[in-house]
Amino acid sequence: MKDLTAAIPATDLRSAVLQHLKYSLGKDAEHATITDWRQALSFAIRDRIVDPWFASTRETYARQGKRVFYLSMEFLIGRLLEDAVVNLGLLDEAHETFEGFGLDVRTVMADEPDAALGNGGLGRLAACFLESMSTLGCPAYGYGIRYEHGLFRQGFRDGRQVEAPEDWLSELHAWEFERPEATIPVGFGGEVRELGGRMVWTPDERVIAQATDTPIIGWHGKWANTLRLWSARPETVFDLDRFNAGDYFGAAEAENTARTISRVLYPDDTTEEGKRLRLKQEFFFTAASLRDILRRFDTEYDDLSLLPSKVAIQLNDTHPAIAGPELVRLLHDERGMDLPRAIETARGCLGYTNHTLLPEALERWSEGLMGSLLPRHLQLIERIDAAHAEAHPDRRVTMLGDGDVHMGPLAFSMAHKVNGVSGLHTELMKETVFAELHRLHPERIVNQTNGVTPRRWMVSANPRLSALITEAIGIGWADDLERLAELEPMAEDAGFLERFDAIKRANKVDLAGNLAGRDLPVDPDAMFDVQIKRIHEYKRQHLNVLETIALWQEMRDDPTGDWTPRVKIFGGKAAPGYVFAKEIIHLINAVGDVINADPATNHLLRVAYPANYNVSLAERLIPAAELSQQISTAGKEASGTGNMKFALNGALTIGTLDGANVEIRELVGAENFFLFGMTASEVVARREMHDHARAAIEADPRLARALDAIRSGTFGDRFEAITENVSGQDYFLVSSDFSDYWRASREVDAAWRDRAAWNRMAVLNTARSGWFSSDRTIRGYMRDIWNAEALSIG
Ligand code: TH1
Repeated sequence: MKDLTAAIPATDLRSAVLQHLKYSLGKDAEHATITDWRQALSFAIRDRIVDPWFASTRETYARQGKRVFYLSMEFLIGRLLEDAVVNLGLLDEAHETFEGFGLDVRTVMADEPDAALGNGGLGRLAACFLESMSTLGCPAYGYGIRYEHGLFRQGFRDGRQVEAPEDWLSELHAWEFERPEATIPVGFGGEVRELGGRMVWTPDERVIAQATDTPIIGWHGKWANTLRLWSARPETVFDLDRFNAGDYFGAAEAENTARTISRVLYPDDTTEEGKRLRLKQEFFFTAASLRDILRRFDTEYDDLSLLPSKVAIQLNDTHPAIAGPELVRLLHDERGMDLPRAIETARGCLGYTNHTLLPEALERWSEGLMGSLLPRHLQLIERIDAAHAEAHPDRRVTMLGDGDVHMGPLAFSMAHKVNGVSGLHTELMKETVFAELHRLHPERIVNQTNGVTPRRWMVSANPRLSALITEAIGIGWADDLERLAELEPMAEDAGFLERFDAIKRANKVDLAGNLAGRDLPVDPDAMFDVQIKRIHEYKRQHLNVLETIALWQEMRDDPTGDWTPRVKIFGGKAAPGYVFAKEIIHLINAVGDVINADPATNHLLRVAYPANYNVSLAERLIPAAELSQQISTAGKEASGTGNMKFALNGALTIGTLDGANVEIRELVGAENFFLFGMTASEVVARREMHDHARAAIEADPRLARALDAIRSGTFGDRFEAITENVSGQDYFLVSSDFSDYWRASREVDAAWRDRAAWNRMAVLNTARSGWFSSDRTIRGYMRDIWNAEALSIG
């Protein structure tokens, strides 16, 4: 049938909102709440996305080009409404429309709860990538899990983290299109038998993967891709016989078991807990996605050898690495391709991104668990391993060892390209975790330094700065971010610097208002010094706290001294089971309580730690930040992406030579970056030194005094776990890096007081950070890994 829907006339935004308010939500304007208005606007905006979305799909089919499938356990999307409004260029119209209703559209958009289907950088990167793929017109699908509960909500009780379940689906989620017709069975367990020369896997547990689609619209509304998230459902809804027999709980058992798979996001960031449910989640969404990919392929082609030229599947870390054996199983067991060809074909489709070198985050599953949950996959992994061993008789690695399946080496051997996420990280990958595989496959590892989408992190989060940039260099920079370089000459223009400064100041005032509402009063005349990221020993929030204590002590020694006033802002969650990280949270809050209450210094130094740091809080904090804390132990942070967002928004970085900091410093210039600390190789050497922490403490009376204050109970609790760690084994070299961190921090103080010089450095940070657009990153993946072409619809 001809597409009758193609000719539906567009309505103006005002009528569309009012119609949805009345006919979709059943509310009249008089009794509508902010949430009703927001839902009505969401529906009206969603309507505007559907046509470009359909057009993108049509174009993708017509061109028969290569498609990208991005498999990720996490998509940390945050709010969608403002992104869509901004990308469709409807912000002004929406603003006027809501003014007409007597409402501020920004308040309405801020009512949207965050979709927090991710932990941190890895999940947020996936969200930036989706937006960039749409902006570039790269035909792509994101595949993941539709967790009923995303990352937990963080609260503080007596300064300690408490967790509450997150509940983003408790209200209607306007962005999704349910696809009840798109259901795929996924099996677990059971047995493998030979039948007529073929291996047949008969699972003894089956669940149904059900799809929900969210369109992701790119800049200027020119292209939209699909994020397809899977929910787990039981095969049979309800056991009526058991119910009728009076067994009410038992009747719902199958349903519960199935739904548990997509119930909740694992709240671990760069730590891995070997849990059976986690492996089930991983296989569940990977298997459903691969079947979906093959189903789509089958509608267009009938020659499986074309697969690698039509399908690029990117594995976001090893979480979907079971895709290797599963794709081999589909090709070999189910479609009869011989095993070597099946392995080769699968490898031609698969790419693997590594995001961390931390040993505790490298996934391993015991062969026992793998064999009981995925018996056929374990056999195939053995075959894949054997084939690799045969091809490389001198190899010293294996994907199977110590009774475990090692997912990193498995992903490596099943991918045609393996990438790291910053220059330093990629080099360290070659030297450490994948040294042996790199020797055998020297062409396979490539680098793709991470990036962030400027539409979310500049245009939408920092409208004031974006307007100034547009005024200075014209439109067109948001999807051609290296054009920010045209700002460089303005760094010498006093008038421009003043306006840049005024914008930062206005953003600080906004943030101060927000923090005041959380009972965290701060003075916008002080330097806003921000460390926001997951709480982790390697990220060293405790180094920042020790410096804060030492600074406070010196201020108390000389309260009338010529100090640079600072607000130390922290944000971040700790994995619920990570005891040490939770101690760090408690320490930050305890130190904050004492310092903030000290009348001798609290006009000079304050600590603010708003609870429940998430994407939308980041969108407020980053535009207001002047100093960006990127102080991880060198060699530990694979990349970092917050560091890029800060630099783009004109904050200066105090940081180590770790992850993408290295590249930020190269681009913005060493003189516009506050460097401190040991390098990755110095870190390795220092750990060999006997009693390095003790030596560092003895050599630095400030550090010794700060630690003594903690130990003596100045902050209530004595935090033995932290003081003993930092003065004992100190694996993350907090003590050894302290003196240099203090030195760099005082250089920051001095630099900040020369407003013109500081603003000049800030402008240069913005002007020289355009390379960190995720558009550049995605172009790199398309060129070096996917061999995919950008399309367009006009
Ligand atoms: C992060 C890395 O720690 C960070 O440096 C990087 O910028 C980011 O990924 C994006 O590349 C990681 N997050 C996770 C989360 C899990 C497991 C491993 C990593 S690495 C669950």
